[in-house]
Amino acid sequence: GRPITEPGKKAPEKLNPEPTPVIEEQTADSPKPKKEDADTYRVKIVWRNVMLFAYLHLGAIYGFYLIFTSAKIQTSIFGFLLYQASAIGITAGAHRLWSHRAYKAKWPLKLILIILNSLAFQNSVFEWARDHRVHHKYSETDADPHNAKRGFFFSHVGWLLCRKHPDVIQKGRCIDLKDLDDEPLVQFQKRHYLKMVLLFCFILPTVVPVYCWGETWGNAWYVATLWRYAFILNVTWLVNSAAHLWGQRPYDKFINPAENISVAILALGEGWHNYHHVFPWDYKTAELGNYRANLTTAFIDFFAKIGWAYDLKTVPLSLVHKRANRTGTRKHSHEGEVWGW
Ligand code: ST9
Ligand code: ZN
Ligand code: ZN
Repeated sequence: GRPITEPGKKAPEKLNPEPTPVIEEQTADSPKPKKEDADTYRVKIVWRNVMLFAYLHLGAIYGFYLIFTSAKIQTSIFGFLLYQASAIGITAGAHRLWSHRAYKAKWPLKLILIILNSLAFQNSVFEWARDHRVHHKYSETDADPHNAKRGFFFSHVGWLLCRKHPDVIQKGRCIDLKDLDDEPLVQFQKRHYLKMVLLFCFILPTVVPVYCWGETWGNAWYVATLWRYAFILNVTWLVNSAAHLWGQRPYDKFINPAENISVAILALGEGWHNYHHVFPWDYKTAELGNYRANLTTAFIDFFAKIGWAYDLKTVPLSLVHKRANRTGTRKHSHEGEVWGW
């Protein structure tokens, strides 16, 4: 594989607007801190998770087979729409709004997002944002929950199958989460998480096909619930695995996150990952202002039009080009130049 950072070159300073107190910054090539915990760290597999994810994926494969054999077309369309809706709960909700504060939202939009987020079942917004802020601040070190240096499998799903590295918890303690403590809806979801997930991710998606268009319980469960849930999970995980490995690096060639169009399409705009790690506060998570493989931006823009989303943060093109010229893989001299992919 390619090296994480070029030997001898220090990773350039990351632009990080999050309100995180500065503590010892650890770059990929700085020496490992000597800590008792970290030194005695051994991977501890959590077998409960291994079994649950094995059941989920076997069920999803069976659901995929049912799509072509016995499921009603409405059930498959319903499953697809739930995938897109739950993706929005992650991209526009947990990611751009609550992890990065890239825009502000009025409560009706927050309510929609918290419901869609519960449909996605990727841990509560609080836990998701905590891990994600740690991921940005300590990218590809032991403190990164899904450290891509540990390989495709670990960054994809392996990190959810074992106990966290002690550095994740230790460094994570210094991440500022006060804004999330102050949000009633985020706190409500955290308190009632299991019930919300049962209702929105499992019960409703199974009951609706049965009662609304006479689907069988089996088809509803395996297609609209297990297949749909496994699919959205894997799409999300691809941002951590594939988009940290493969693609172009026009903004910063010294970091692993890359511009990956396949992931961008599947993940509603979250595959432009080189840009996102360089400018994490941009609500578009991409340079290009149009909706190229970025349904989430269209979603936020729509709600900005009706006033439910506001204070959308973005990055001036001149700054993007300045940074790309300094650390990226291509030279850019004039504004409006369109990248070559
Ligand atoms: C799932 C999540 O799938 C997927 C997230 C993907 C993230 C993607 C991000 C990048 C993409 C960005 C673009 C978005 C793309 C979207 C595309 C959409 C189409 N800081 O965790 P515990 C402390 S979930 C500070 O249990 P263990 C804390 O005190 C799937 N402190 O650690 C905590 O206690 P509490 C469904 C931290 O025991 C305590 O440690 N869910 C931090 O090592 C224990 O925490 C599952 O399958 C931190 N970062 O267990 C569940 N972390 O919470 C999976 C921890 O009370 N999770 N602490 O405050 C687990 O079972 C466990 O977390 C574990 C680790 C076994 C993995
Ligand atoms: Zn990343
Ligand atoms: Zn992010």
